Amino acid sequence: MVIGKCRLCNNSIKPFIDFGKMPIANAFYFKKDYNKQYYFDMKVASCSRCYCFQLVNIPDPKLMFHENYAYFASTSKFMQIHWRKLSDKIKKKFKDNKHNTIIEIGSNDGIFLKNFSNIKKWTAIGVEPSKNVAKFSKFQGVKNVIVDFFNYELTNKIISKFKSKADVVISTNTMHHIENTNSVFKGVKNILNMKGIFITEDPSLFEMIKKNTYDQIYAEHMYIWSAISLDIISKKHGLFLYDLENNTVHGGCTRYYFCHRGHFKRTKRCNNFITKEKKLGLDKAVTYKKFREKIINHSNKIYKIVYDLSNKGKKICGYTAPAKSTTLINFSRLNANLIDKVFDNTKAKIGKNYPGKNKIPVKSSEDFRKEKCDYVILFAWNHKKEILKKERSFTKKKSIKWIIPMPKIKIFK
Ligand code: DWN
Ligand code: SAH
Repeated sequence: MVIGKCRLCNNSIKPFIDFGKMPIANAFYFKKDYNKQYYFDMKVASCSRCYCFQLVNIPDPKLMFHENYAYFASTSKFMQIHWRKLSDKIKKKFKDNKHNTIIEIGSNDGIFLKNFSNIKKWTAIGVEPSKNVAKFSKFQGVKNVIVDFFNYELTNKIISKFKSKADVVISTNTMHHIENTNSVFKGVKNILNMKGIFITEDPSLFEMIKKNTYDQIYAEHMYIWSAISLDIISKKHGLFLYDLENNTVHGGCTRYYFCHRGHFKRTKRCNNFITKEKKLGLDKAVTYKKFREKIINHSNKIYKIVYDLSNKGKKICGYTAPAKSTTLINFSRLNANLIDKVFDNTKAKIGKNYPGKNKIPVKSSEDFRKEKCDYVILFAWNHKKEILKKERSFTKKKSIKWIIPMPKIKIFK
């Protein structure tokens, strides 16, 4: 049964899993707006021709990226260090040029571009449609922020306004948020200087399939990229994937490097990783059939653990309310009867409820130590190191146990 068309190559696709009706992952809401929530059928498919892993239906981007966007990247000190290190690497690579222009697609609150502000030889331009986070980046010294959705048409406006093309285009954790990937690559081809490089960094499909970290699948993440799928789409637009490197942020990301076709030769490690992706079967339907079973098993397991603890009268809370946990909570049928509340440090989430029918309230992390819970689920498990460094001495003293839900469910003091 064919259900849709691949957004990148128009091939017929059919979903390998249906998560059912899901809300927008970052659409935390005030109690009075419970019945106004938006739901969509979250079905996932992998295209048999261009290997693009994608949501079959997606909400209108204007419903997801707007003046109340709930994700401020700068909430994580570790991520600030991560992006500063990348900016140092880029500055070093282009240090001999008299002047450079860098454009960031999805500049959010300026966490990355702030490393280029007040440096004469760098012109930094952010493209960010979510107005509230875009405004915040001005406080971080990022002067040029275009509050808009990046696409091919916008690149011509940027070229005429700034009278220059880009030496670097960068997009971190954003390429999977943009439906029209063809327009992004066409735009980068148009705006990138001949010796320029396009860097993207996104959750890695390889890691997600290997570790079963399906919580990365949610409305904003309309794709989960692989080197094999990005190789195909970049080539269609005269760009070339010449290098990549893997890291552990956000549960496992890949940083991809593109240039104009013919400018660089492909590195060995890039070829090796593409071979590894094929060996894992990212280009085979059977891989996603097995992935579906692993997702269902995991979500039943986490439900049973939480249900049994709650049934024994244990008080369970959550720590961090990341977008990714919206899928985990709603698909695993976790709700306010099982999880008393979740603590988070993002003002845009505090005092609201989790998206969906679970009715779990979000409170300020500052109240975490006043609360006496028996177990605490770390939903932003990708920040485990940073968060345990902050909270573990307290939880040990109070015999509060941590539940780490992903990749493998772990419970410890
Ligand atoms: O792709 C995306 C990634 C880059 O960021 C976006 N679609 C949205 C967002 O996803 P996420 O919400 O899953 O991101 P994180 O970084 O895994 O989680 C951030 C959440 O954790 C925020 O709500 C803040 C919270 N947090 C906290 O309360 N205390 C985070 C840290 C580090 C803390 O100490
Ligand atoms: N780059 C940051 C933020 C990633 S969150 C980081 O790595 O943490 C994804 C960001 O992409 C959000 O700020 C969202 O508003 C932005 N975004 C969504 N669609 C976009 C588009 N078409 N063009 C540019 N940015 C977009």
